[in-house]
Amino acid sequence: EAEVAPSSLSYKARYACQRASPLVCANQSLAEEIDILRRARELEGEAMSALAYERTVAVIKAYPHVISPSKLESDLAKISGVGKKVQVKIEEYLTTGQILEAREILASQRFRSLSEFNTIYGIGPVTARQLYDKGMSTLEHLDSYYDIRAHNPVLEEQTNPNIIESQVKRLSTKGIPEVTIQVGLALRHDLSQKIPREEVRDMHDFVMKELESLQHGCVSTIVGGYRRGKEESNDVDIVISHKDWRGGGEKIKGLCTRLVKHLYDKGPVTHVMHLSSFRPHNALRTGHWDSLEKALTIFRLPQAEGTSRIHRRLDLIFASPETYWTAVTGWTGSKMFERDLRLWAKYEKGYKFDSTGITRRHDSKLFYPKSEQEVFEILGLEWVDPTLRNT
Ligand code: DGT
Ligand code: MG
Repeated sequence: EAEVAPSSLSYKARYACQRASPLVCANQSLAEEIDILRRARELEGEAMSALAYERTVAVIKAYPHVISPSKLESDLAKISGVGKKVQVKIEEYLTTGQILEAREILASQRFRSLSEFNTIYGIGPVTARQLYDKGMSTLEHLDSYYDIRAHNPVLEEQTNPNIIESQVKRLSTKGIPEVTIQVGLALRHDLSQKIPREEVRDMHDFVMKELESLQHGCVSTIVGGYRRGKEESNDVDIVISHKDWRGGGEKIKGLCTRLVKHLYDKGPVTHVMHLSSFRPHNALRTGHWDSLEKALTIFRLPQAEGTSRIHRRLDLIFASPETYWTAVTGWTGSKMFERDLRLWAKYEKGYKFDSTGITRRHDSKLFYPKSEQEVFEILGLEWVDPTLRNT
């Protein structure tokens, strides 16, 4: 892969979207140790504390030099936004090789259970805590609570038509949480396996070939962690639009549902966890509100000779041509990069940015970038290569 050209991005910049954050950073093991503290806060619902640790990790990820105990003070002084409390933790790590609190967290039953529950599709921190507080601590406990018999093929066969029918009929339904968790539990052995890059591309190519048979001329970008260069992904995220700048929006309308139904009837989509149209922030002014659709599905590539395919998570996002590049930017991540992109736009530039568009606040002017570079230009940001957005 091509070497990313060094840029004028500074690690001292305040917003994550102004910094270069590689997949593996100079202080990777320190970042990972602190991330344990962040994970614990997140699982416990301590949002402010989790965010503080997340910002610390983000700042470390962009710092290009190895932080050494001997010049800790001068190193830390160069990094913005690391508070005193966290500094003490960093110092502890540099002098002892670990953070005691992180070790204690990893050893605790509560953290282990909440972490494990949270790996299940459909179980977020809140549900994980509720289940643990009901006395459950293993996935087997959840199986009996949700009435799952390991790898229950019936669940797969029987829930599908109901899910897809209700979802297709009522486009704005939020999905059925109980059923999502049941499917997540039943398929956990498949869904917990990471997806190599080659299979991500195979899934993308398969989907786009099927889509071409429904609508000629669609364009797509694989986004998410894959685009940031991750070797293995937890799911596949694809943003789709149409090449025609004029009239493309009409061709995209309703296409998400048609594609999902088509893939479901044909077999590769085995479950539809969520299917919705969503209203972009400029909906009232453009009437484009139904030109953005999203489907969260479970997908299995058709079996090739002698191979066994497993279930994967596949997210499809349809955007009108005008919002394609903001959607690509908004879905590439990382989450921290996206959060700071929105904050930067709002507080430093007076724009509203999200994956459905860019609006200038003072006169409500809408922008329709024709490339991702243009998204950055409009927002007054230096270009950050996707592989440097691993904040
Ligand atoms: P992974 O775990 O290997 O799939 O890693 P990522 O970074 O691909 O994580 P993922 O798939 O959860 O999300 C990809 C990016 O898309 C993430 O950085 C933020 C964005 N994203 C996720 N869900 C939503 C959503 O509902 N709306 C919008 N606008 N963006 C989302
Ligand atoms: Mg992803």
